[in-house]
Amino acid sequence: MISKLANRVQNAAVALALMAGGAQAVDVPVDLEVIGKPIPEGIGFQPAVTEVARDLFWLDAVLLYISVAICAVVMGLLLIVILRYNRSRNPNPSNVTHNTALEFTWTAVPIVVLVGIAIISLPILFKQQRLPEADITIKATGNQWYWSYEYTDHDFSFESFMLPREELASHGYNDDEYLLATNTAVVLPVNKTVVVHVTAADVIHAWTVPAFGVKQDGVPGRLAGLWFKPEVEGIYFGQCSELCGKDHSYMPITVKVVSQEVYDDWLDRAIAEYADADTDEGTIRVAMGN
Ligand SMILES: [Cu+2]
Repeated sequence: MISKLANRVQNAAVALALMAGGAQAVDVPVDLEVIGKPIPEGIGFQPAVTEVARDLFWLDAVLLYISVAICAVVMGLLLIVILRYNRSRNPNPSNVTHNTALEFTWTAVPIVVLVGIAIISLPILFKQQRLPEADITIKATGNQWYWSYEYTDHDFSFESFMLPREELASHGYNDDEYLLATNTAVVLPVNKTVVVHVTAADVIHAWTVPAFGVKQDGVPGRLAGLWFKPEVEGIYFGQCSELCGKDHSYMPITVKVVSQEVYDDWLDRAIAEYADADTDEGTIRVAMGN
């Protein structure tokens, strides 16, 4: 009941905001495969389509192997102690309190493991955090509860609202893409370096697309950066990943990665549609009824 009401309020907010914005959603006229989305009963990562995502998932696997190995060694030692040195088997306990070689080993081995983890993980962290020269720069602003995007190279911006269930089909999405699909998508060309500056207008939000291996908090008054270079055309979903209020789960992210030609065509139409639109955020916040 409450969620139905929430949906209705959300729908009304979308309609009002679109009216306030005065812009129509500009879509790409191609059929794209949906690549970046969760699958039922899935427990792994979404397919990695950027170098950073591949590195991250590789690092995750290596760390998992290291953790499993450490757990196995510790559990094995515990088992030996329990079985061999319990009171019935070993009635006269040893009084030894120090063993320099042993103490050196159990200090040195964890240090070596930690240094090893630092050696393989820091380069990936730096690769992720150092922003390269951008082909395309976007500013993503989190709002309670939707994202707005500004294509700063071309001076236009638009808002991106979650699609209500009944509007999924008309936008070309499946029913199971509810809570993921938005009325407008971030459209980007394939194999181009994209830098996204993330911020927020009200509270802290976080912009995330798992298949790109990116996640960045958007903090009001600050501009943080993330980058990715998607290698496969398709549709990728993400969700706000910072608890930002009651509709935190209703502000998803949709990114469409297309060929350069399709992008150029979309860009022309998007500039024509969005550049003159009234996208004053104050108007929209009033329309949202906050
Ligand atoms: Cu949020």
